[in-house]
Amino acid sequence: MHGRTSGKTLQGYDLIGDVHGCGATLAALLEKLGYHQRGGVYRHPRRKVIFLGDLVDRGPRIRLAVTIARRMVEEGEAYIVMGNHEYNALAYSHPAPGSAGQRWLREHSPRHNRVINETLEQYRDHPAEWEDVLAWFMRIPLCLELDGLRVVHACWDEALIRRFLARRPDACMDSEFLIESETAGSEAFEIMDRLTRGTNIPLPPGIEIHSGDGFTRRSFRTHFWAEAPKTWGDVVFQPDNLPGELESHPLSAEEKSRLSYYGPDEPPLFIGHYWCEGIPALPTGNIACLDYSAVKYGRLVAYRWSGETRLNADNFVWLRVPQEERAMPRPWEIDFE
Ligand SMILES: [Mn+2]
Repeated sequence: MHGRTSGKTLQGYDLIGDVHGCGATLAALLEKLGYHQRGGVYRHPRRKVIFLGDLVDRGPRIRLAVTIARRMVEEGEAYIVMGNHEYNALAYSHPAPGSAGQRWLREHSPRHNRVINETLEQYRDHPAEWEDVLAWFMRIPLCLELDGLRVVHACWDEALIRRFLARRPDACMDSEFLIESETAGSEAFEIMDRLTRGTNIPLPPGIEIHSGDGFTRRSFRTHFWAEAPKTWGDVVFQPDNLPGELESHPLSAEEKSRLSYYGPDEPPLFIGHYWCEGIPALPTGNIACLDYSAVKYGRLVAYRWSGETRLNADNFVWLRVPQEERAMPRPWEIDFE
């Protein structure tokens, strides 16, 4: 792959998983990948970055993470797709229709407040910058296909993506789409939910998973690369085990009908979202998940892609996120002005 864009001969793309406010680690990972900051923007002479979404929430340096990514995107040094956390921020901050700013598209419930709390705290003294960041989030596409690769935050569902692109050819939401997407059962809801959150299967009544991120879940996350799955264990994709004997619980016909499927002959696909743990590994030869729980002192993971159709685990590049990310000194800190 040797496209020529913005004056550089492009050798490939470096895809970077969920950053979640680990801004200092992001800067260090970019340095490790051979990017250098000039004029406040990280650049590589022959490569570009693709961010998989979820820059915000949870971590200690959310503004730094957003600023680094946004400048790279606006300077043509990077692409990005929307994560469910950017989407959450947009719905949380958008007035409910007809409410004259009294109510919000996404209810400000304790659970929703908790998800976005760190982000709002870190932008509290920068309200104009936060408004500007939200406007930028609205311009982030939900999915991306270029030079033989595909990128989406959680799940590439070809049929839903075709329907979405028929409505929104630039792959970005507009205000009308955002409002519709908060109504369960609408087409916009189905598209946003599938692309940025993937498919969840509800657990039987009374059964809960107390997950490592402190949330209690009554459903589990599934993947979309099993050709003929029969049991819940064939599709579960999350670090938390299913309780008891539920791994062998059969998939119902209704559950099977809701699952997406991405076959082995499709173009290479990069996703984030799924909280993997341990040493980065490939689930299939054409899908890489790059979310390795950076914000839980896991790894911030990149994949160096140079045009190959069969992915190779040797192309993962990562940094452990240090416990002291919060107190990390400033060699990578960039000027916000
Ligand atoms: Mn995430």
